[in-house]
Amino acid sequence: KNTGSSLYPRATETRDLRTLDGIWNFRRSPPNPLFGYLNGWQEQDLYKTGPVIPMPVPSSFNDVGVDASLRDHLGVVWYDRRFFVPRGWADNQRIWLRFSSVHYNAKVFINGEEVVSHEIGHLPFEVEVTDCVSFNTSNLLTVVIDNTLTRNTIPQENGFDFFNYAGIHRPVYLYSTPQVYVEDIITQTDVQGYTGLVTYNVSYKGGRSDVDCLVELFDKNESKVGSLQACTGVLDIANANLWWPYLMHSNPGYLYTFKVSLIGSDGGLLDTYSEKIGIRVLNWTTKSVYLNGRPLYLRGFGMHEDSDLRGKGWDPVLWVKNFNLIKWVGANAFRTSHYPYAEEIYQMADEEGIMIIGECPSVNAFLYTEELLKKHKQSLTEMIRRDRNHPSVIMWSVANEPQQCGSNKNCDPYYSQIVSHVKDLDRSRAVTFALSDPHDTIGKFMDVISFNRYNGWYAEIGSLAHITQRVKNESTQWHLRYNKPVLMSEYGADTIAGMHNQPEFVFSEDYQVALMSEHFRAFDTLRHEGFFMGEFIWNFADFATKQGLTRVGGNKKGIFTRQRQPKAGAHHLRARYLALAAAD
Ligand code: BDP
Repeated sequence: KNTGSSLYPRATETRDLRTLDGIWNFRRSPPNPLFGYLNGWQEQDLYKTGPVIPMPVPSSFNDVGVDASLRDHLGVVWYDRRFFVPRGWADNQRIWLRFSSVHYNAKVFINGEEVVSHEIGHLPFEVEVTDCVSFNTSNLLTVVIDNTLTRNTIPQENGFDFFNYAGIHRPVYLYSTPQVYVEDIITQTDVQGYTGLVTYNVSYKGGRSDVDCLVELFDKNESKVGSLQACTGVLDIANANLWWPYLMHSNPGYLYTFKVSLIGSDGGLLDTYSEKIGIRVLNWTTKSVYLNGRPLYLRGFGMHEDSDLRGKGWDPVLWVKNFNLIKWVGANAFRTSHYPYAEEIYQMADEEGIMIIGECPSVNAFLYTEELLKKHKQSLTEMIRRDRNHPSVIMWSVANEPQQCGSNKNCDPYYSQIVSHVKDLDRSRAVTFALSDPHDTIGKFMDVISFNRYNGWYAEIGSLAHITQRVKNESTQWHLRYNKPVLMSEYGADTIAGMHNQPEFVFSEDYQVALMSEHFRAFDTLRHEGFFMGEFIWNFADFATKQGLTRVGGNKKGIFTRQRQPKAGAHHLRARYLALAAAD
C-alpha cells in the first residue's frame, strides 16, 4: 500500500478534500483484544454486531461518557462510520485516507479490508485507498484502537504525569490527488544581508519521468517575488521580510506562500500544492541561540493539549483562545510538552510569531531497549518530516526527563544515537532534552541544556528560602559542565484557583506568585550572565492526570485554570513578560 505524504491535507486547484469528522459509532472491546476480529466486527456495521454509543471525532473517548470504566478504559476500542466517495474522483484520481492523530495504536479497515496500521499517537498517517473504495455505494470505515502502553511504547507505561487520553484525536480526511502528485516539500531558509534564501526540494510520485516542477514564491500581498522551474533549487529573495517572533519586531510572523506546480511535457498542469513558509535563519553557540542574528530570550510555557470533555481532541476554539492568552501574557514561545501537537497549532504559531520547541512523545523513559530505540527514532522521523517547514519550530526536544541517565550505562549510547538520528534529518535546528537528574551525563549530546526543577515544590516544599540561589547555582553548573546555553524548561507550583493564604501556603495563589517571584530574581541575574536563554513556567493551564494522592482534580500548576481563566500568577507573569519584551 502507498502510505503517502507528510503534507498537510489541503484542497487546491487539483486536489479535493472531504472531512470525515462527526459522530461515529463506538464500542469497547471485551478484554480479549482479538474478540472483535474473531467475531468479524470489521466486516459489518458495528451497530449490527452489538450495542454502540455515539462518539465524536475528533475527541478523546474518555470524558464524553458517564461511567468511570469508559474514562479509565485500557485496551481495544472500535469506531466505525460510513462514507461516500464523490463520483468525480473516479476520473483518474488517487484517493487518500488521512488520520491526523489516533492514540495509541490504530488499525484501519475499509469495507472489511485492512488498509493501514500505525503506532504512536500525536502523528499523522495516511494511505492510498483508490482501489479499496466503491463509488456506487457507501463505504464502511472501521478503526480499531489500542491505548495499552508497555515498556516498549513511546511513551512507556506509567511514567508520565498526564492522563492517557485516547481515541481519534485529530481530524480525519478523505482527499483526492491527480495520478502524478506532489509527495513532499522540504524547505530551509537562510539570510545573507538583505537577501532571503529559500533552499527547497520537491519530490513527486506517479510514474511519469517527463515532469517538471514550477516553484513560485508569493509575498503577503500575493505578489510573486521569485520562481524557478526545477524540483530542487534555491530562490533568492531580495529585501526579504524576515520571520520574527512576537513582540520582537513590529511585523512578527511574516509568511510567504510557497507554491509548487507539477507540469507535464505538454505544458499541462498535473498537480499543485501551496504552503506557507517564513524566511529566517537560526544558529547557536555555547552561549545562546540566535534568530536572524539576534540572541533569543525565550519567555514561555510548557503546555498540554488538554481540555474539559474533549481531552486531547483537536479543538480550534480552545487553541484560538490559547494563542490569545499566550499573546496577552506577552510570551514568545512554548514547548510542545510532551508530544507533537496538532499541525494547526504550528500553523497558528507561524502566523503569530510564537516560537516552538517541538518535543517528541518520549516522556520519562527508562529501560533503554533496542525496540524502544527503534520506536523513539521513528517518532522523531515522523515528527521532523511533519514539522520541518515551520518557521516557528526553532528547536527539537528529543525527550522529557529521561530516567537513570546518571547511572544507567545504556543511556549514553541510546541518546547519542537519538541525537545523530535527528541531526541526519535536520541540522538547521538546535537539539535539546528536558533533563531532571542533576547527574545526567547526556548533556554532552545536546546543543542547548534544558532542565526541569521544582524548587519550593518537590524540593523543599513550602519553603521559598533557597529557590533563587538553587536556580542560579544549577543553571551555572549545567553551563560550566557542558559549555552550552541553558534554559529552565519547567518550574512551578500546584495552585487551586481562588485559594488564598497569607502568609503564602502551598496550593494557594499567593504561594504560586511568591514562588514565581523567587524564580524571577534568579532569572534576572542569570539573564545577564550571557548563557541563560529562557524561562518556561510549568504549566500554561491546569490539566488532567491519572488519579493520585498529589493530584487534586488533576495537575494544578497552570497559571490559567483548565477553563483558561487567569490565576493571580497569570497577571504576575504578564507583568514580567511584557517588561522583558519591552527590553528585548
Ligand atoms: C515534571 C514533568 C511534568 C509534570 C511535572 C509535575 O516533566 O510532566 O507534570 O513534573 O509534576 O517533572 O507537575
